[in-house]
Amino acid sequence: KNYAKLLDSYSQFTPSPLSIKKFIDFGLNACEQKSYIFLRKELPVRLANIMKEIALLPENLLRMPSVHAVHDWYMRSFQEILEFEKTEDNPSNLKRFCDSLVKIRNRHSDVVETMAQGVLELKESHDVDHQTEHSVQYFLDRFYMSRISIRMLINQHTLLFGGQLERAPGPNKSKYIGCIDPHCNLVSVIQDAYENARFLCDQYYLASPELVVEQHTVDEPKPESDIRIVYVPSHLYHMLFELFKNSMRAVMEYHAPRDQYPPIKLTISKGKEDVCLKMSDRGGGIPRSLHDQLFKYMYSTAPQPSKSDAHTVPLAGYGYGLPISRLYARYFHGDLLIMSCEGYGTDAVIYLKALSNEANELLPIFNKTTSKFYRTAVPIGDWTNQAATLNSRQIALQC
Ligand code: W6P
Repeated sequence: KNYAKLLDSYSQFTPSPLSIKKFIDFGLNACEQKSYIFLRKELPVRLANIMKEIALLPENLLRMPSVHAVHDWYMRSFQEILEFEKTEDNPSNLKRFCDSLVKIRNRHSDVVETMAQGVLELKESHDVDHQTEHSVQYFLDRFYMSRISIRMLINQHTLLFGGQLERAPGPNKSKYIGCIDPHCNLVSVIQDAYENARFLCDQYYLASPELVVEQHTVDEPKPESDIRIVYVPSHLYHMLFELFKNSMRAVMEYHAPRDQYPPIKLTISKGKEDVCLKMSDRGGGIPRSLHDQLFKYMYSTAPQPSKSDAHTVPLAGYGYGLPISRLYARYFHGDLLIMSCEGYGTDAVIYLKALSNEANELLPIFNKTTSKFYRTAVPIGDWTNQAATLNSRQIALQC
């Protein structure tokens, strides 16, 4: 097969975004043949779209061995799925397809760490200019978003049809539809993420801040019942666990001298359109000039502590935790924002869509204009800039 040509042709299709509602409807009428026919086209389309973009990366980065490795994984997975082009949807092929998806998921399990390694290799071997940094940021946001979406598709298919968990009728029957919980209890996920972050915090600081949760909803007031939404609990857990670690560290470091720790507060609200989860810590905040940096991959890429001393720096970060958490929020058209008041504390807000039919996948698409973002220079500012002003003042003073 001429894979270069196939890559070209698949990359010209636009990925088809699904809403959470569509995932649910699909899961309820679970039809393996339909899923098979959809995925054997959609997966290569999503793979090809992002592979075309890998090719546009700055040459310095493309030459890094880790980036090569990742590219090879993508190529192999693309080829494997194309084996099912125009095959009959008989039970044996359906089974082989499922097995392939599991194999592909495992092959790509370390992609985030490996790309981070590639970025590190670049930083160590080259002076990274503004343009490169901008391209890397743009690419990684799109690349990791693509990965989240591909894993979502693979997880849905393998969970619904892979027969890992017996979908036996009876009291133990899972209410999940693939990895979606149609009645996801926000407080339960919050508690879970809190307990696990707290465990790390206790280990390192020998204490941890308490958690206070408050719920507000426009739905008919049912005082006893927790707010529930249709969502992917693992995605929400990922975001909350990351935010809790950051907040806990800030609170512990800021209040260490007094040995008294103000609680972390979670305010949950459910409106007609949005669900908001606001995490407020009193960890002293961070300067506004650092807000943007929190989401930058190149800024946060530092050599990771080795696996062996991982337990000594449990709350180390920020790593890729925040930018990737924001991608999880944005994946279904939500968002993640940080607002900090230096000298007091930080608010992190997760926005989610309240309606499952509005929670559409947000996917990068490759087209003729995409390459422009990699080639054209970052626009130079047309506002006076602080650094330049300081410089000219310093120059004036020196004269
Ligand atoms: C801080 C810094 C930060 C980042 C993200 C979430 C919470 C917090 N708290 O002090």
